[in-house]
Formats: sequence, structure tokens, C-alpha cells
Amino acid sequence: DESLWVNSKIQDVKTIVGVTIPEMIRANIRGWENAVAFECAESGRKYTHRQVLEQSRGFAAAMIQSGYKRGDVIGVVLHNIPEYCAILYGIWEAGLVASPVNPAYTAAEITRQLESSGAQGVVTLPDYLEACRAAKTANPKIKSIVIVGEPHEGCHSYYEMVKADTTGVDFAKGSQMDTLNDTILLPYSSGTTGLPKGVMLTHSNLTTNLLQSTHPTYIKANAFEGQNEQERLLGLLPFFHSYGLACILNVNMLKGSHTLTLPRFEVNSFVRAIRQQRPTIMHMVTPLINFMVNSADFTSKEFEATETVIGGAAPIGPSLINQLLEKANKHMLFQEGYGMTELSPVSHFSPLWTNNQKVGSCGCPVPSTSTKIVDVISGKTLPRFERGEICVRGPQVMKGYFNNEEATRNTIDVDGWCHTGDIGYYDNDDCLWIVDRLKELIKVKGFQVAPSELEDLLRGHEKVEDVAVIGVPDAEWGELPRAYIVKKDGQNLVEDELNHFLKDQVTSYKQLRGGIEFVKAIPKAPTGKILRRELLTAYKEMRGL
Ligand code: 4UV
Repeated sequence: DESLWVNSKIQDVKTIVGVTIPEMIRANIRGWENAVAFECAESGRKYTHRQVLEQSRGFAAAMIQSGYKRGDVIGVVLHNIPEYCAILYGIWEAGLVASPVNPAYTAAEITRQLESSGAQGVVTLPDYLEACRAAKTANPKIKSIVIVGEPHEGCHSYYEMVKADTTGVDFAKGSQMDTLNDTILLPYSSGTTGLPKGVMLTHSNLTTNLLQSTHPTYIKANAFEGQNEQERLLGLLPFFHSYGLACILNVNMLKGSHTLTLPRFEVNSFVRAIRQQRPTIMHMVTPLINFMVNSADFTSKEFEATETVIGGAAPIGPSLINQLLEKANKHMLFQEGYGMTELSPVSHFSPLWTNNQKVGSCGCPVPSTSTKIVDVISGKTLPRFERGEICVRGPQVMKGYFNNEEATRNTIDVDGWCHTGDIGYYDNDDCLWIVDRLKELIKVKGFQVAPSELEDLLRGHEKVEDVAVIGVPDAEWGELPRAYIVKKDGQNLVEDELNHFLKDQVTSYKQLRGGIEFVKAIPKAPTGKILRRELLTAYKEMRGL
């Protein structure tokens, strides 16, 4: 059995213990203090690496002075801004826990996450203040709101807070914490089944994963080391998601690079940002690659400075990747990562040696990581080229789901293997190929949509008797949520009514763009579990997919 495991062939990295992320970053600075770390593509607001770390200290001091205590949870409701990193690191330097929230969420969704995480504070922008105020009213535990912008009635101003005196402040020290067990990041993920849950990540998870994913097998030597010029990263993928947070924000700080932050995707500003910044590294998800391939605004000129395009978070077809490489009309490296919030988030990444010869694979296990492919029914470990569930074991595996031992037990087994709910196989070079998803999770443009969340809401509609939601394939969005509805006896119910019903409850990408179908019954196993596979198979057969 053990002989079939695929363990990383790269030399192990030691699990980092007793060090926080801000401490790791500070200790690693090598001459890039005064280089710009984050710059806003819209306003031009920018901060050097030194300024980010100074602001984080000021913000931490002010949070401690406002009465926040070690372990308190702070909801971070922000789009990508150049202050994001200082806010996050400030939360950590104050010994607090950050729970990043998608700012595009509706007030109801923000309220749910802040309630579930037990948040006692919120950091937000004026755009989302109304929603956060509603969440605060609904959650009396929330003591205060920090606003990044003009001072607002009843809010602390971030720009005032960062001026706080830091002398004698008791910042959180890794040496005085249990970095292997203290939760410091609480992002939300639905995992293999059910509603979104808080994923408990520690400093050790994040610092060690940062070393694992930036190993020289995967990325070039440090910017600013030797004759290298500073790497320029595009900061478009959201920092509230594990991918953007770890692979852009943290890597930017560790490597002394420059990230241009974009608040959201908008065609003109995206094209302008790329022409202005000439990124050397672009992190992308499928819809963005699709856009670049098909847009006349993108020619080989826009890729002139780009050395590497990195993708992940959802399947990317090899033909799309090859079209991108052709359009660039130069040698540009394409790398794919496989990650999951529960894995801090990286477990696989394309090594430099693949040199575009393994396009479509998401690479090899990162250092200090064991993996195996298991038969979904028997649980037996499978040999190379056989498809089964991907299981991962290593220092990046989360501590567990917040307040949900059952879900934790169902995901991390007694031997420490994290069952990813994804189906894949290995080739002879240890490269992993993802072929399917076993878990019910739907990925729309790389964003998570939990079928249970939509089902719960729809079940609350007065004319709905029963419901199932699945993800159906879509060329532009990756997947789209589609609902199967059983109407209550004698009720007259049309699609529009349900779309209208969901409109204000969930954010745009969770809307039922995959359609609604009225059915007599939902297929279920004797245990009551919805047989989503049957619905998807029938959907595909009907359309010849
Ligand atoms: O929990 P999550 O939303 O997390 C992510 C993380 C993606 C990352 C992270 C670091 C990287 O370096 C990187 O390239 C990508 O998405 O969703 C986890 C689920 O997303 C699907 C899969 O179903 C995971 O369980 N997924 C993630 N990466 C891939 C993928 C991929 N390369 N190919 C196919 N599906």
C-alpha cells in the first residue's frame, strides 16, 4: 500500500515552529525595504515593503489599544487594496485571527460568515459599510468597524489608527504562541459537503506552505538577489481567497516583489493595468485566460514582459493554455498549481523543469508532502495512471473546521490524510492530472459555491417542497449552479420567482445561471443523500456532452 504513495521527491522543508508570518517576512528582507510592495492600479496609492510592515505595526497597536484581545476574530471585508497586507499582518501582530470575507457578498452572506466565525470586529471599505453595519446590528458580538477611507460616523479610521504609537506595545511573538495549534486565519470553505465552514489555519501552516510553494524547484531565485530586477505581479485574484492571499500577497512580501492591486475585473482597467505595469508573473483563473485569448486588446505586445503565467483554482483545458502560449508568441512558462483552502493552500505545483511539456497537469507534490490516490469505494491505494480520490498529508493540512468536529473527521482521517474530494491520477513523472470532482462543491470562475447553501435557501421558499443544486459545465464561467425543484402540491411556481427570491440573498456568481428545472422528485439514496451524479449525468446526456 505504502509503496504506491507519491511522496515529494524534493528535499524536505522543515515545519516552521515558533515564528509568525510577519516575523518570517521581516527576518527575510534582503535589501528591498524601499522598493514598492503594493500599488493600486486605480488610484496609484502605493507603499514600500518597509511602509507595509510599519503600517501593520501601527494598526496592531491601535487594535490592541481598542481593547481587542488575543484570539479575537476580525472579519476582513475588503477587495484588493494596497493596504490589505498591512491590515492582515496587523491583525496577526496584535495576536488576533483574520477571517477574510468576499466583499461582493450580500449583507446576508456577510452576516452569516461573521456570525459563524464569532467575529468581534470588522475591517471594511466605504463601499461595503452598509452591509457591514447590517451584519453588526445582527451580531452584537461585533464591537467596532474599522473603515479604510474617509472617517465615518461610529467607525474607526484605518488611516488614523496606523499612526498609533508603537513603543512598548506587546506584539504577538511566535516564540510565545503555539504556532502549530493557534488558529490565526479563518477563511470559509464548504469542503466536501454541506455549508461553508471556517477553515482553521495556523502560522505554521502558512509559513511552511510558503516555503513549500516557493521552493527553487518551482520559482526562480529571489528578486533583488544578484542582478535580478524586481518581479512584478498582477494582484487581480482576490486576497480574500486562499490562492490570492498565499500565492500573491504572502509571496510578494517574502520575495520582495511588486504587486499591482486591482479592485475587481473590468476590461478597460485590466488591459490598462497590464500595459502600465508589464507584469513578469500573472496569476490567472480560467475565465481570465479565456478573456486574454479571445480579446483583440491582447496581442503578443501585452505579454512582452511576462515570463510566467500561473493558473489554478479550477480546471484549465490544455487547449486554452496552448492558445495563450501561441498568442504570446514567445517563450513564456505556464505553471499550474493545485490547492485547496484546507491545504494552506498548495499541495501541487508545476516544477520549472516541466517547461510547458506537461500543460494540463497541476504538477508534483510540494516538499514534505505525501500523497496517494485511493479507490473511491474500497479506499485502496491505486497505482499510477489509475483514477481515484487525491489524498494529501503534510504540514500544510489545516487543523480542522471551526466548531465542526464531524466535518473535520470526515475530511482528515485518523492517519492525518486530508481527503480532497477531487479525482485525479499520476503519470510516471509524479505529475498529477485532475480529471473530476467527487465532492458536491461547485466552482464558478474559481469561486466556491456550496450546493447546500442554495438548497437551504430555496427550501425556505413557500412554494418549494424539495430541491437539489448541482454544477453544470459552462465554457465561460467554468461551472454554473443549476437547481432541480419539486413544487409544493398545487402550487404555481415559475423560474423568475425563484431567481427574484435569491437575488438579494446571495452574491452574483451564486445565482442559478445554470437554469432551473421543475421535477417530480429528487433522486436520493436510501440514506436521504441527494444523488447529484444522476442529475448531472442526465443533464449531460440530454445535451450530448
Ligand atoms: O478551497 P478552494 O477555493 O481553493 C483553491 C485554491 C487554489 C490554488 C491555490 C494555490 C495555487 O498555487 C493554485 O494554483 C491554486 O481554489 O478550492 C479547492 C478546490 O478547487 C479545485 C479543486 O476541486 C479543489 O478541491 N481546484 C483547485 N486547483 C485546481 C482545481 C486545479 N489546478 N485544477 C482543477 N481543480
